[in-house]
Amino acid sequence: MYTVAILGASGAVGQELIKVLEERDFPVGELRLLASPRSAGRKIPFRGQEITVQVVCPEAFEGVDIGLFSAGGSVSAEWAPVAAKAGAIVVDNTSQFRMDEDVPLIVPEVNGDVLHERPPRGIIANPNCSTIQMVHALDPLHRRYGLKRVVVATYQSVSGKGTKAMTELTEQSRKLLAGEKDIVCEEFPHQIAFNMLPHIDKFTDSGYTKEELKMVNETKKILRSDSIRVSATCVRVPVYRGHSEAVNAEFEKPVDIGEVKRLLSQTPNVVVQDDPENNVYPLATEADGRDETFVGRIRKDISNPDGTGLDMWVVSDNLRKGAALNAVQVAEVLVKNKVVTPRSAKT
Ligand code: NAP
Ligand code: 3JM
Repeated sequence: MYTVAILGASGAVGQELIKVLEERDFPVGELRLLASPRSAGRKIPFRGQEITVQVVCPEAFEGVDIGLFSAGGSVSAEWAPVAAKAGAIVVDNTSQFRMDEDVPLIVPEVNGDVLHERPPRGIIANPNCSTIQMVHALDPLHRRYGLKRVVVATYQSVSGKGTKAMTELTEQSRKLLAGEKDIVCEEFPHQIAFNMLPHIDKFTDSGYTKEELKMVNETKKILRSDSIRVSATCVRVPVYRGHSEAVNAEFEKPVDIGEVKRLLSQTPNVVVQDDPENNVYPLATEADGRDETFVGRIRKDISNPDGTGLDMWVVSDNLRKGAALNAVQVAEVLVKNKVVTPRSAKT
């Protein structure tokens, strides 16, 4: 059994990590829940017991086999090296290390095969939520047709920005429906209720946001091809859970829609929902709480005369496949491949 530490345990991703570990019966011997002094002392249930949240400190990583981190980039920058030095392997949910050459960036269904030994720095990165679901759907098509270019627009839920952002959507919606005027915007730069914001993470000099550039760079690294060109527009929408994406992809070879649907249906944890006549297509409301990546509205791009273009709609639960589930799947690969072995005899 493994000693597991969750850093950011009181957050939206942390809470989901606890749920996923329990649901998947991950071989946890001891679970340590870590956060800041703000939530230290809080008790969180795990497998019928209450675990008290502790303030992160160096001693908290003693004897830890696996660290699951989701407390923001600067917190990971400070504590991932500490945990790794103490002997743990860290699966980090932040963007802090993703593009570092000596840090594997993993979606298990796509490139989990590279995890056969302890990575040099003891750190593995979980990709951005929007990247994970997009590459999950694109990978089987890339393998068959050779991906050249992707243009994507995302419709990202507020839970991607944490628990406070979810409360902000509720509060704004409640006030607006009650005709109250004093709308408070703290988590987002503008009102998010009944609105859409083409702004996620910070703007860069290129005109793209950092969130958009994550999709550009992470896609190339995970699909192991620097020549794939990606352009993204990331939009925050007033949805609690589940990111949706309009993906336009261009390949080396012409695509066959029947074959595309077959390839996607055969991909582990991808579900094709594509029956427009019966109004069947992926929906964030239906993806909520589910593990799979849902793909629909699959069609040839009519603007592409040589038949090498494809459009599709990709939806997944950003807190599950987009974060906690993917991290636990990575941990499962580490266990299966004996990259991590329990240091404590505790069962
Ligand atoms: P959240 O709901 O705001 O939770 C933040 C968590 O981090 C809380 O547990 C908080 O503890 C903890 N924390 C904050 N500052 C800390 C510090 N200085 N020391 C120790 N713990 C600290 O945010 P979230 O949505 O769970 O996201 C957390 C992070 O995960 C994000 O910042 C992002 O980097 C990453 N993330 C990744 C993905 C992905 O796609 N891979 C998706 C979403 C988020 P307190 O309760 O004590 O404040
Ligand atoms: C998703 O460091 C921070 O403030 C966290 C910002 C953040 C990130 C990130 O860049 O790690 C919020 C939500 C992500 C992410 O997954 O990239």
